[in-house]
Amino acid sequence: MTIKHFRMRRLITTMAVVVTTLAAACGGSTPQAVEISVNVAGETMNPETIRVKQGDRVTLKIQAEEAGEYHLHGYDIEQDIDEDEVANFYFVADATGRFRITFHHSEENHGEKEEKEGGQGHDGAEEGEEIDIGFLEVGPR
Ligand SMILES: [Cu+2]
Repeated sequence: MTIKHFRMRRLITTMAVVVTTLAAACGGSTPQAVEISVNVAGETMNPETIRVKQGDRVTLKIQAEEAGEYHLHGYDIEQDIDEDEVANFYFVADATGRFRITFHHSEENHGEKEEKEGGQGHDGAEEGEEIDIGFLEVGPR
């Protein structure tokens, strides 16, 4: 390799670094892989609101104190999580908006629930009560 070639190469490398740095500084419009740890204590998530950007490939690593079914509305991901287990909720955040994350008591409790007066609206009324524990917010990119 000649000196000239070497210089040219170094220049190209430098330019590539500058371009990459600029792209990162400009508020990155490239979708990212995001991993977020979520703790559920009692009836509240920590963090209570998860914020991501449209297009992100999101993995929520959910750890729960209480066993039961956890449900991300909108993206409709539902999973039984055992006590102190970490469950992965993976999705591509293609829809923007604010989505509820809820907790449903586990199967065993379903027989005990009382019949409530004329449950208007909610389709899943027979499936027992649903408790809001937090939200997912997907912002536009
Ligand atoms: Cu639900």
